[in-house]
Amino acid sequence: MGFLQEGPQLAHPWRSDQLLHDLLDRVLPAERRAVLDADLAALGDYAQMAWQRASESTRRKPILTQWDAWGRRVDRIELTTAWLEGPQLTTRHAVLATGHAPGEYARLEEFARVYLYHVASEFYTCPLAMTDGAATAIKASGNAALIERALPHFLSRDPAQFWLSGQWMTENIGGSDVSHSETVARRDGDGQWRLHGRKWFSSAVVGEAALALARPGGADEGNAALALFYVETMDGQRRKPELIIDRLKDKLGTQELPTAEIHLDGLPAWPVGELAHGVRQVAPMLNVTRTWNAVCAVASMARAISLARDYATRRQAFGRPLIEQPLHAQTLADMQAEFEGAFALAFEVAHLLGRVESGAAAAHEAALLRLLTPLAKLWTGKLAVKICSEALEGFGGAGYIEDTGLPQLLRDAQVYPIWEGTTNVLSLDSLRALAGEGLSALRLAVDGWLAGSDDAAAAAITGALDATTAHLDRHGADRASLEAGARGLAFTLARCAAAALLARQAVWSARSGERRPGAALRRFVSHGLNRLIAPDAEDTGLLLG
Ligand code: MFK
Repeated sequence: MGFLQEGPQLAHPWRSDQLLHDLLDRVLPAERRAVLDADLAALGDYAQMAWQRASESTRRKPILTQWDAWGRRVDRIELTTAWLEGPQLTTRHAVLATGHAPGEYARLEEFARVYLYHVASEFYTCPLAMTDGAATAIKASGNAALIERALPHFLSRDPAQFWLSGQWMTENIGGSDVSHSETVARRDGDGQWRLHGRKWFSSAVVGEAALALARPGGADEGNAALALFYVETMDGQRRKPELIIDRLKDKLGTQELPTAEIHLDGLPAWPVGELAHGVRQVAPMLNVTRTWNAVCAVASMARAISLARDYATRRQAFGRPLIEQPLHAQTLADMQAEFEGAFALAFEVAHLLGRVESGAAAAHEAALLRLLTPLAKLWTGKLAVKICSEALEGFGGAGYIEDTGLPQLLRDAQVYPIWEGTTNVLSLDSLRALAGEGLSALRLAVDGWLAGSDDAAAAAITGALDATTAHLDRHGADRASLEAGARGLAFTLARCAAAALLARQAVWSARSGERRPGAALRRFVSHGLNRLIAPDAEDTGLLLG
């Protein structure tokens, strides 16, 4: 046998992750670390085992059986291995329970777990995110009966008690604009609300509960008249007959995730709050699931870079390992710097969420969280695709071959910019946040993060933020112009926030002589912060012929 190339080895996702260690060392009091470290080590072990296991198996998709041999409707879904392991593993490591524990670190400690578990989970993290979001929205509703009914299950540390919850918003008519939703809620003779309609993307159809938007019968058109309902899907071991699974989706990626089209034929439901303004009521859920999206996007980047870096030490070309080739090393360093910015922003959102929820936040931090959540989601989503694509290229032709496990990283990454609100929808959402105190809150926070930092980086960040202020002054009064420039604005703000967070970490690390975070900051800033575009209606018109 001639030459055989050695494949990449996955370094231990927790033990080898200097970034996560630095973050937790900087933020968390030492006494909180013992339990957390044990969970993170175990989830890192699981991730390594799952990567190895995936290389030995080809089973990727769940299977839906709709009818049994005798013609009974059964709608049974056979799940993939990681999905079967999900309830045990995540309750044992208290992934969701941690996030709802008291104190400002709860969310940070939750998302550290999510980050290490996500890629190995085969997107079991998707319904987990929904369940977390549902718990958050139900808490925010103040509906005592529902809190008592659902939260002990959603946040359980016992797999036998644990329930997953879905989020049923999207319909045939659209996902971003829910105002034309056709699902109707009607009261039966016993006063029980029942849902009738079709949901077009249901990612947690194997769950035990869901939050669903529906229009109470007789209510007006438009989104203000939509109400938010809580439903349960199971009758003991059996799925309720009023919930029918039409088919599983055939998707580009996230193939282990049984995303379904369903219809509701009188499924019993309970209003979460008032019988209107359902979008407002579901917003706490959206903001939590968008944080999951950001952290999971960062986890995919971490995985792609870890494998690409390892491979670069094993693969020889033109007489030396790739890692010693100047251009290859540059390319990897560029990826690493962008990833570190994204990591810093996603985890800042996680920590802020915990600070705001626990009442530990400073006055400006609620507005800061409201702005940074869509920014983190939209920027990390796009970046994950770019980084995963670049990582595959780092393997040459091998990166394009299915059974290396590498193409799946890219296919899966393409979901981050799409679900939970596309890049454009999230850019427009960031305008909602900017219409409030968002920008002044960000500037205040950035001033704090830049304390003691490198002058050149601080000047670049301040300069880009001044440019966004000038952009808003120029275009703020013209809605069409503001919307046309919203993506550039959002990317600029996300990059400024990320750079300032890298600066804060660099100052902290420099105290113990660690210079790498300073290098990440310089390289990140060298890629440019300003992504503003001056909207030009005439140029946009080129699409119209
Ligand atoms: C592994 C990673 C984990 C992630 C799992 C992902 C699973 C994916 C499955 C899915 O994709 S589920 C479907 C996700 N769908 C979306 O995210 C919907 C995308 N569309 C939007 O986000 C729209 O912006 C939205 C439907 C929320 C609202 O559009 P509208 O109809 O134009 O809303 P409007 O009238 O501006 O806002 C209604 C209210 O909600 C307003 O409050 P008020 O009634 O008090 O005025 C808004 O301020 C409020 N609101 C909207 N977005 C908000 C918000 N409040 C707080 N935070 C937000 N993000």
